[in-house]
Amino acid sequence: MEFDDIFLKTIDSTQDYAKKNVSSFDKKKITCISAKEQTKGRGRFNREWLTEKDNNLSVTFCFQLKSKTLHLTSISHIIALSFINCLRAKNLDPKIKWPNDVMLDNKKLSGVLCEIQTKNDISDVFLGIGINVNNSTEFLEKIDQRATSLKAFTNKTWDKDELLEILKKEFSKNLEMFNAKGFEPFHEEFENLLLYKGEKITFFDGQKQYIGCLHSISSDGKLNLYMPNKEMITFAAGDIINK
Ligand code: BTX
Repeated sequence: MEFDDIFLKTIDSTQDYAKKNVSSFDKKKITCISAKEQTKGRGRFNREWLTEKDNNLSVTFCFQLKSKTLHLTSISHIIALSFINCLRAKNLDPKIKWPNDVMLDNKKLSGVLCEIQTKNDISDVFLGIGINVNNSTEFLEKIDQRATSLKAFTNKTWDKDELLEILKKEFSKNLEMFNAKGFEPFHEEFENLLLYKGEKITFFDGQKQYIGCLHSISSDGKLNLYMPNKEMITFAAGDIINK
C-alpha cells in the first residue's frame, strides 16, 4: 500500500489530528502523520504519553480495513512487530511486553495506541506508535515506569527520518500479509518475543487483578493466563503490572 505523508511541527496528538481529519484522507493509501513535537500525547486507557521536542518519533498510521478482517484488533501487534524487525536489522534484541510495549533491557522503549472506528463494513484504523529515540536519561527519569531510548541504550544519536522510512516499509509489507491472513502468520514470531512467558505475573484487565502464569498467546493475539485453579483465562486487553 502507498503512503501519504503529513509532517507536523507541533500538534497536541497525532492520533487526535488523524481522527479530526480522516474524512480528507485518501482511503486507498496509508496516511502517515508524524510530529516533531507532541504536546498532549495519549496512551491507552487515557494515560499520558510523554515526549520531548525533536527527540521522539510520534506517528499515527491511518488506513481502512474491512470490518470483517480476521483478528482486526491484533493489528496493534503488527506495528510493534514491524518496529522490532527494524531494530533487529540494527542488531538490537528487543522484546514485547504484552500487548504492545517494545522493551529493551526490561525498559519501555515504545508504546502503541490502536483505535478503530467501524461504520458498516469498513473500519478506520488509527494506529499510533510512540518511540523514544534520542531522549536523554534526564527525560526518561521523569517517566513513572522504567523507560529507555535508542540513544540511552546504544550511546549514539539515531536518524529519526531514516527510522521512520524503514518502519513504513516494514509495516506496509506486514499489513498486506495481515490483510490477507490475519494474525496467524505472525503468531509464532510474536510469541517468541514475549517477555515473562512461563512466569508468574499480575495482570490487570481494567477492573480486576489476576495472578497467574503467562501461558501463551492465542492464534488471534490474545493473552492466555493459566490460573492456580488450572483454569485458563483469555484477555483481549489490559496490562501486566508487576514487572
Ligand atoms: P500505554 O498506556 O501502554 O503507556 C502509557 C504509560 O507508559 C504511561 O502511563 C507511563 O507509565 C508510560 N510512559 C509515558 N510516556 C512514556 C515514554 N515516552 N516512554 C516510555 N513510557 C512512557 C502507550 O500507552 C501508547 C503510546 C502511544 C503514543 C503514540 S505517539 C503518536 C500517537 N499520538 C498519540 O497521542 N499517541 C500515539
